[in-house]
Amino acid sequence: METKILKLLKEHSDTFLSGEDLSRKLKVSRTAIWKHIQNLKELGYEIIAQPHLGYRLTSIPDSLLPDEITYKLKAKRLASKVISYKSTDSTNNVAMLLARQGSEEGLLVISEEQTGGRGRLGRHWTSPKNSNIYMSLVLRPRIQPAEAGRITLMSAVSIAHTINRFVGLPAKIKWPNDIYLDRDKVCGILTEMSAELDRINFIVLGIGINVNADKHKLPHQAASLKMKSGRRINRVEFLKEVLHDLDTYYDKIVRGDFSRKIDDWRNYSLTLGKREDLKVGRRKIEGQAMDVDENGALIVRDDFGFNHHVLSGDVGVRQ
Ligand code: BT5
Repeated sequence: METKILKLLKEHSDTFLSGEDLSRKLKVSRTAIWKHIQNLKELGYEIIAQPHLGYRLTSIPDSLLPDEITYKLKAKRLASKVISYKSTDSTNNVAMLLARQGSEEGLLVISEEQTGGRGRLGRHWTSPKNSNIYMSLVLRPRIQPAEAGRITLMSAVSIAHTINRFVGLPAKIKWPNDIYLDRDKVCGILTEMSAELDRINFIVLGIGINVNADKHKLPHQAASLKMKSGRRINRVEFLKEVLHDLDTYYDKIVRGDFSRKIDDWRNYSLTLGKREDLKVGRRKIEGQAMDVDENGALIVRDDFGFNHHVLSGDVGVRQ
């Protein structure tokens, strides 16, 4: 009901909407309307109530609320359902659990804070509250498990693209999952998968973006978009752009069209053409990063001229 009231208030935000009108349109009592308005106020919406005139929405909270994220969101598959938390251990943990229980494709889990945010290989993701984006999407693509690297790659491109276009900053991708502005990391991606030999059950795509956090809340060599741009970013609008872009490219991947995304990746890549030290498990590969292949694997040419296709690993930062 709150969603419906909000929609009407937004459509009439330049005027007052009477309790009577709302109750007639939504077929509930005026007392019920009043109660829902109180709930919205508790979420941080500023709504003026004037006797004889009614209600008017004057300000929307800077919170990642499902109603705000989905309002006029342009996405076919993603964010079909949104679950938001004020705090949770890790949105990837929640999404993995729900995916195992059969949640539908597109489910978005988002939180204002993470108490146990995870990076890859058991590393920690610093997740201060009410300023950044911590989100996980449940995906069920009909692609081969070996092709899952495409998902990480397209996500990195989508986020880099949105930072360039929406914030106006030259974000770059360090293969496979980091977004950098200059020498500072602003975003990390954690792709986790449940699969059989030839079939993906589900993928949880976890994304952490430092949007408005201040320097002292972040680790060394990390920055937020606010720190780099000098202005506060509207998180909901930014997130909607990311979701729209992700959705467009995810749709292409599902339909088997991945090649254009590789071109975009080349444009944003910090890794390409550089000499890299790659750690793949215990193995170390040294060489020149030549390209990525159709599975999202990095092609590294070693000093003997052999090409290695590396699906995951850590690239040493040599900028
Ligand atoms: C990543 O791992 O970069 C993946 C991070 C994914 C986080 C999202 S948030 C939503 C979802 N739920 C989760 O629990 N996780 C995902 P990796 O490449 O392993 O990088 C981890 C390293 O990045 C750490 O060891 C730190 O050096 C650095 N780091 C930690 N927190 C950071 C932050 N907020 N900003 C920039 N760098 C950070």
